[in-house]
Amino acid sequence: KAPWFPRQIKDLDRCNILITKFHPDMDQDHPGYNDPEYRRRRAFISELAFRYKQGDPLPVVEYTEEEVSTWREVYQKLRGVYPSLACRQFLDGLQQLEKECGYGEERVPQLRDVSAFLTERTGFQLRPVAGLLSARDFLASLAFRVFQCTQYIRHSSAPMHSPEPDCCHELLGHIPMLADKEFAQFSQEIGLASLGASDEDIEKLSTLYWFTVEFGLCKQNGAVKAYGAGLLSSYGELVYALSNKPEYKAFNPEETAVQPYQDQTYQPIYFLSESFEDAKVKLRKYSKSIKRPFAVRYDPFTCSMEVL
Ligand code: H2B
Ligand code: FE
Repeated sequence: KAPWFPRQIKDLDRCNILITKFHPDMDQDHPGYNDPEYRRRRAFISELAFRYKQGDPLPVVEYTEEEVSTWREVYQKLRGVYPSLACRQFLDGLQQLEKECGYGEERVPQLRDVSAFLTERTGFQLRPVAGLLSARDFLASLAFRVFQCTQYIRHSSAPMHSPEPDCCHELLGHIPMLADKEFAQFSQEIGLASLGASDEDIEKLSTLYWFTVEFGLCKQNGAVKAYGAGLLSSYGELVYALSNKPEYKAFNPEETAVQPYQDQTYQPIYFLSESFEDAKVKLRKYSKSIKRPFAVRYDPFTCSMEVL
């Protein structure tokens, strides 16, 4: 029997299994572990996500001066290297966000504004989440063109890298790519392929997601560029990934899906595709090859899944 999966967008309220590794309350190595004020703040912002129900207006967070200054540091540092290290699709998206959605170093963009912007571009909407979500729940929401977004910010002592997602990761790493129509389409396809899939297939899809959407590299005009959100939101890892230190392997879904990875620190291996389009085509083909005893189709009028 296939595992339970959401049939209606409302069912995403039940897709809320959090993974507690890297959490400041649990992980002694977290830079916020010994900072009670940071942990209280995290608890407050988590609470907004726990209370959220599909269809509610997205919570607005008034960021403190310290938080804004962390954002500013991250933004300035990354913005300076994007033109030479980020792929074209990312740069296009970011430019639109800067022009039309208030992106800049002065303030942390609000999920509410960003969600409205994305919905207009690609039909994606945001939903607040309290932390790292299980792969199954995270992927399931993509099937509905819903992107689960953390709203807290990384600790001020470590602005250049965070092993857990934070608003810098979502807003800078993921959102510019989700403003691209083609990227939005294939993100949804990965999500659709995950619905009711076996644990084994979820593991493979999530590994593929890791090496592409999170840490993918592609060639553009003869140069290697980053399109993965984990890279584009971490100055430290972005510069490292595009140096001559790590190993590159050619992207090929069958092989990539079973490559072990670690999430504590920088990746020792990255997958490089011949072009952004090449990665997209191969990922789509792979997602469609996952076997299930039924098929699903998303009905955008009712925001529900048809199971065939
Ligand atoms: N949860 C959150 N909050 N953000 C992510 O980017 C994320 C996640 N990515 N859970 C998922 C897991 C990804 O690494 C894959 C699907 O496992
Ligand atoms: Fe991510």
